[in-house]
Amino acid sequence: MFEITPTTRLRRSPFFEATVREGVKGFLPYNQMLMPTGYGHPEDEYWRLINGVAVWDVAVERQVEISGPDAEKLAQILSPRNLSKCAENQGKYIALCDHNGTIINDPILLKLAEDRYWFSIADSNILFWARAIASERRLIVDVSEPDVSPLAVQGPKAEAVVADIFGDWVHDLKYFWFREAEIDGIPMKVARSGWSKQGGFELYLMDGSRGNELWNIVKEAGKPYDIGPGNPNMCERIESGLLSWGSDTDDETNPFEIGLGKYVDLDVGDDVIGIAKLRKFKEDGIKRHQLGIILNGEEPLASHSIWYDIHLNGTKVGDMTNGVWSYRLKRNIGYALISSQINVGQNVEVCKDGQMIEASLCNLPFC
Ligand code: THG
Repeated sequence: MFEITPTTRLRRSPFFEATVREGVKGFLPYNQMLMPTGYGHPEDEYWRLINGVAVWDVAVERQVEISGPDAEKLAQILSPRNLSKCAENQGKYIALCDHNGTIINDPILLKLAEDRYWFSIADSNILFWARAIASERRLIVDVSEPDVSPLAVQGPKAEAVVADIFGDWVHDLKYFWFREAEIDGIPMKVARSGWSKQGGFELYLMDGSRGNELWNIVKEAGKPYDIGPGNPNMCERIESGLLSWGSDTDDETNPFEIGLGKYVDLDVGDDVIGIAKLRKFKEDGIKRHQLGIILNGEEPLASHSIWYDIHLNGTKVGDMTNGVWSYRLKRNIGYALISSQINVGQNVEVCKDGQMIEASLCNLPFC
């Protein structure tokens, strides 16, 4: 068993008790909260996501709410993706950059109203960032954290489970769009989204005192579909080419290097943070790019999120940022953040724990 000192420095999710009941085996710190990392059966948890349905506590994707007369303006200043066509009840994946054009978070933006937005953030403090920018630009907004905790239902059978709970309208929900809903008086927003490519939904619980109840409702509705507990899945997300900010990025990574250039609109206003640098990056071309990397050998290696050097002819040319044993490909795969002079099809070496492992580069996604 584990012991976690009760502290405001490492907040528990409203689903914490439920995950303990389900037999959670470990946690990671993320946004100063505890994120479950597994339930003891990694391969079963993976195949359940690929073939069935799983429920994940992702309350660590904390919300930063921006509201008030200048909310729309601030949201756009923070995001180099053009938001002018974002409708109410629509979400968008965005790359937040600093003044150097470095990516500092990759949230899902939810537009609740013309004057109210949530940034559903990855692991960095955007509350302080948004407040600082709002003050410096003299904007009239309120930046706060609402009582909101996402619970993900992921996998090919997720839609059936969520429709059984909420009704047929769920089938018509478009990707990243959401709708207000209630079940047994528990307030939430239901979005078609989630950090996997297997399809699914996120239930944004809007009353932290009712996490247990919501978990049980999902568990009960999922029984006919053999639902089980899971968590953001390293293997599936690498196979699918999804980014983990802070894990696949460093303090100098820009969106173009990691395949997020499609979410940067260079014609947004000059007041958007980092836009001058982003235009320059586009003009000059990037020095590094992100590719898939496949290690030679058919023995599963431990997954890692620490970086290993990639060599070509004895010289370091990049980093392997994450690696995992792929259950579908039966190979050790991962991401390379590597010199853009080196490309798909080339063979390189990964320096892993003092050992040189031959590897090849490929396009993403893997699956
Ligand atoms: N759920 C919620 N908030 C989050 C995450 C989440 N915030 C942080 C982090 N995860 C955001 N990261 C991603 C990364 C990729 C995707 C979703 C969240 C994603 N990308 C698709 C792709 O890249 O193919 C689709 C992008 C698109 O079509 O615009 O889904 O998990 N609440």
